[in-house]
Amino acid sequence: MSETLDQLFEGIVNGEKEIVEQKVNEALNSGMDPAVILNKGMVPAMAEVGRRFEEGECYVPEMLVAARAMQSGMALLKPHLQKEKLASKGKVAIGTVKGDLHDIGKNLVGMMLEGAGFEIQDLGTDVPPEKFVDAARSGANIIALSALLSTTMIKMKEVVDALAQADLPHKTIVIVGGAPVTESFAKSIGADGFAPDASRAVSTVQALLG
Ligand code: B1M
Repeated sequence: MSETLDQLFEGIVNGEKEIVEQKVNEALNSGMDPAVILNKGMVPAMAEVGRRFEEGECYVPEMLVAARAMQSGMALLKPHLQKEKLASKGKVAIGTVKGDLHDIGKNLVGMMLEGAGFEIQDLGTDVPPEKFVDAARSGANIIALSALLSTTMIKMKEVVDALAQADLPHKTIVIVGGAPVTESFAKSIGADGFAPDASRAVSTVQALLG
């Protein structure tokens, strides 16, 4: 890993927003691929924060400042991950399910899908099933559900069931993901697709749309 990426990693882990912004800009100005900055410097830093939390080496406030530093770096990367304006390939309503406040993974998935030409309606976090149904009624043909907690991933089934019962005027695809979610879980709740990360969320949605 380059020195800049090392410092970026440390900046996120320590929740130092200014350092993170400075290092993202430094990496971009040096011509580094934005996907490399994200996947080698930034995403592993959040995994390290998770490891420290699990080991009792840090607590919720530290996770929160690390998340804020990560989000400020992501905001700088966003325009570089979405270069040209493409014709809309479909409308995605994305959200983190009810009871769950984690939004970094969801935001990354939204950014990648937007970069691939999809229209994004971001419903935010802690989203009840009815809101996903409303979004589908208003024209979203792809519903993207994120969950980071083993206690909230079960809420995905409520969304799948609510959509099935809603008698929608068009076909709606449901894709699910997030750290505790697996392919077999996705199948068991009747979701159309699963992706383990943001770039595979794009290829999965594209494959599902044929
Ligand atoms: Co939370 N937290 N957290 N947390 N947090 C985890 C998830 C945890 C694994 C930490 C740990 O113990 N190691 C653990 C969950 C354990 C479990 O249930 N299995 C945990 C816990 C326990 C909690 C609280 C309960 C802590 C407490 O209060 N005692 C609490 C719950 C609050 C709530 O939601 N109701 C809590 C709170 C928080 C903060 C608010 C402080 C903060 C979130 C801030 C925010 O998001 N704005 C936070 C953070 C930062 C984390 C960790 C450290 C990092 C999450 C993250 O952003 N990762 C996390 C540990 C970890 O992940 N290792 C942890 C980076 C991100 C890029 O990855 O979101 O996995 P991820 O997204 C990936 C893939 O999963 C996938 O693509 C992305 C990568 O490309 N993906 C999809 C995600 N969504 C997808 C959707 C798709 C497809 C792919 O299709 C639609």
